[in-house]
Amino acid sequence: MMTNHVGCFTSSSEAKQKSKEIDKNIKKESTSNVLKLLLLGASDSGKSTLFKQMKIIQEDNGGFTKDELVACRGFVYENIISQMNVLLEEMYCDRNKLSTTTVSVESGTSGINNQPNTNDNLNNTNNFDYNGESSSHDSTVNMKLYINEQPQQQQQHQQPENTTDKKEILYFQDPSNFERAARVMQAYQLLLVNEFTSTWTPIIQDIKELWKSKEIQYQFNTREDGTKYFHLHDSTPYFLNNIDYYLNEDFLPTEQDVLRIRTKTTGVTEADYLFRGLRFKMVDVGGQKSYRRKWIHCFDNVSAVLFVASLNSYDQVLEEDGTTNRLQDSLSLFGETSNSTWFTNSTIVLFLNKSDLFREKIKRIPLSKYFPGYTGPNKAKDAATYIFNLFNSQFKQRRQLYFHITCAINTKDIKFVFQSVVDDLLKKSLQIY
Ligand SMILES: Nc1nc2c(ncn2[C@@H]2O[C@H](COP(=O)(O)OP(=O)(O)OP(=O)(O)O)[C@@H](O)[C@H]2O)c(=O)[nH]1
Ligand SMILES: [Mg+2]
Repeated sequence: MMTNHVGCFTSSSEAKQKSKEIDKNIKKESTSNVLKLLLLGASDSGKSTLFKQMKIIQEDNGGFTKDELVACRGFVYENIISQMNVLLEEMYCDRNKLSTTTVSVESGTSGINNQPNTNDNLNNTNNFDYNGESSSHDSTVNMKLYINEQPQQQQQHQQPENTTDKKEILYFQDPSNFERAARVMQAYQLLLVNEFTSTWTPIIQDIKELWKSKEIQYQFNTREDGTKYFHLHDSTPYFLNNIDYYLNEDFLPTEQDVLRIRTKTTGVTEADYLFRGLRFKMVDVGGQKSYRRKWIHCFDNVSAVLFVASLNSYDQVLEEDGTTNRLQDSLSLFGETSNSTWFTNSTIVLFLNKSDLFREKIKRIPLSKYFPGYTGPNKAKDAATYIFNLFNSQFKQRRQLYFHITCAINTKDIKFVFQSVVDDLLKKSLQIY
């Protein structure tokens, strides 16, 4: 069975022995210098999560202060609301596909004007104090009306015969859920424009009820069935399954909450850490295509490139273009960066991340479906080895490629992995001395 940190292919025991004595000298040298670790990799691969882990495991006041934790509350709420919104939108998309006469969420008007009880529906959904702003967001209003469309009204449209069962699951059986859905979608629209000023508890209560519904569970469980593409944050089930904890808006986010939050990095973030008696500067960058242009500004004096790739992404496409396979993109990105002359003297460490999700996914979705070259069993260890070999074949340098299989949300494992990375850096210094 695959562990969370399989470690390097290279044997380390020999170098470990001879390094002990000389380590002291190196440490003396190194404490005067700062070792720069640069996190690179595609978006959503886990770079910022590793960056946060370094903050937790560092030896200089490691962890988050209470103020820092409290500051994360809003992100937790934003994640929960935005992800329920994704599930709801997908539900309406599915409905559109079923209906030969579709009602567009964007244009909305033709369907909306046909609704006999439009104003009632609107009023029903306005239990919240939205500072009277809701009417200024047309798309929100349209969505609300669309949500309140009842199955009976849809039956006027011509339906494909074999879709009855599916249609059932695309409309909430509990009528209160239509209203909850409308409130969630409106809250999301307000969050987008920084105008959500209500208290969090009622909307989180709505989401709690929606998450329990079989209609939303259906959307969640069919998200990877190959007939549609929509990307939910990997932490969505974590937050939604623990939703009771967030009902009280004075809740204190845990370290695990902080690690699970998803926010896209858009700039360059740096922090200095003390770890194993050595000073490190860790640099985190945004992995989306449009942010990769900024990377070159961080390429100077890099001791180690920590290239992060998500094992779990083999069946996913880039958010940026909706078509490129994420793992394929990660492989070419690794080829471009790891062979760059900027890093001739840097150690290259590959983190094959999200091993926890990969281990589960590989049982359900064969790697061969997306990478036909793979003919092995649907087992995590074999499939991960194949993926490692794909990365290794991109690496054209005549030196060692270090790699670790990681689960970035697991602090204990990441501490172990970082210790091993530092060992490798020290060993490399030994060879230079
Ligand atoms: N289950 C699980 N979730 C992970 C793992 N690593 C990261 N995540 C989650 O995946 C999401 C994306 O991680 P980030 O660290 O934000 O990704 P990133 O590479 O910094 O993405 P960009 O900033 O867009 O470049 C977060 O919600 C993390 O909590 C992992 O190993 N397992
Ligand atoms: Mg990031």
